[in-house]
Amino acid sequence: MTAPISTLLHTPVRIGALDLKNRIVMAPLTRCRSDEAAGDVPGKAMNVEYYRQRSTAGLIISEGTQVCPAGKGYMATPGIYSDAQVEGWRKITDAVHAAGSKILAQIWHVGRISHPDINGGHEPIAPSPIAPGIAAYSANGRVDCPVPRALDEAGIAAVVEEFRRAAINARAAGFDGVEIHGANGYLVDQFLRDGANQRTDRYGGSAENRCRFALEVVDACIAAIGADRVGIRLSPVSGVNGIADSAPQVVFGHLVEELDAREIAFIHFVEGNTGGERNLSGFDFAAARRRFRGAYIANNGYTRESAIAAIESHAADAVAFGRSFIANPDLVERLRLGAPLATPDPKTFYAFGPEGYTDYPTL
Ligand code: 8OZ
Repeated sequence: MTAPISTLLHTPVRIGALDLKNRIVMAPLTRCRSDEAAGDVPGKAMNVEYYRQRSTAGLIISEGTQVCPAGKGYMATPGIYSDAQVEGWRKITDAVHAAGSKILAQIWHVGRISHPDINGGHEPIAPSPIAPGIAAYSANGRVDCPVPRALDEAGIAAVVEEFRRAAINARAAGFDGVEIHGANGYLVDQFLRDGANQRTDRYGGSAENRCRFALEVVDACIAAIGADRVGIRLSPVSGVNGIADSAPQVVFGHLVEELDAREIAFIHFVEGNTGGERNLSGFDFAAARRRFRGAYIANNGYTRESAIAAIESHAADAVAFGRSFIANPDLVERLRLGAPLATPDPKTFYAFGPEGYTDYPTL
């Protein structure tokens, strides 16, 4: 253990409308522990306890939260479209606020990364009828994600409206704002990247056209709750969930300029392959940092040392930690002390019960 030193990681920062007590962000983490039988409702006692335990973070970003039933791709993930879900989330946001932290809802539509056996019988939707070539996990085991139905313009408008409702519901549930899930091969990312979007209308082709859906979602959220409470997560070079693009710099470079013009609160960048190696080639993250006037939240494989370096060099305003927060509810204190970090057990990442969820000890 190194001696505790005060670093910029533990200093306050303002991101949009939010005053954060430190620059340590809990990344969105799918944990599959909502009440599925009740209608994908969060707010069980263990859900409240899980988030409360981690409220020393300056900012918590919730697990991916579907904006509608068809937007669900994994078992027991929560939604934010029903009254019961809003009430459930309220228990969690109250606990987090009582502990002095802030919390955003990560609002999510999985698009083609789903199956009717998981999402209540809906045909998965996407920009183009291209299967992702991956399996989803249903109650009956692995199922291949089918060829999705391509959205028509009315269908696109309906999904944008679902995101708008989700942002309104997020505020009603006590969230401080939203993070639009634009990363990791889900619906927004499917529109952005040409491996999944081969449309010939105004939502496909040029970078401008492929950014249109993402920006319509952003604009709908801004109209609903204000730009200073809206952020987006992007993973320009990640290949998870069967996603790919022939020229990420072109499409994501354009998107960053458009997001800057809208003055949203932050962009949360997954640097490299999500949950994997930090190979940044294909997109100039430092240039995006310079081009975007809102906050830059950095993510993917950060250690105490690299996080401190990112803040001190102004490469980022805050750093999001995912897996480390699973096994270290007191991650903020451990990072302050330079204490060793516990290792999370992947077997309980999506295991439905309290084991591997609320039972990781503090120092
Ligand atoms: C891991 C397992 C299930 C979902 C993502 C929402 O990749 C996820 C996710 C990650 O963004």
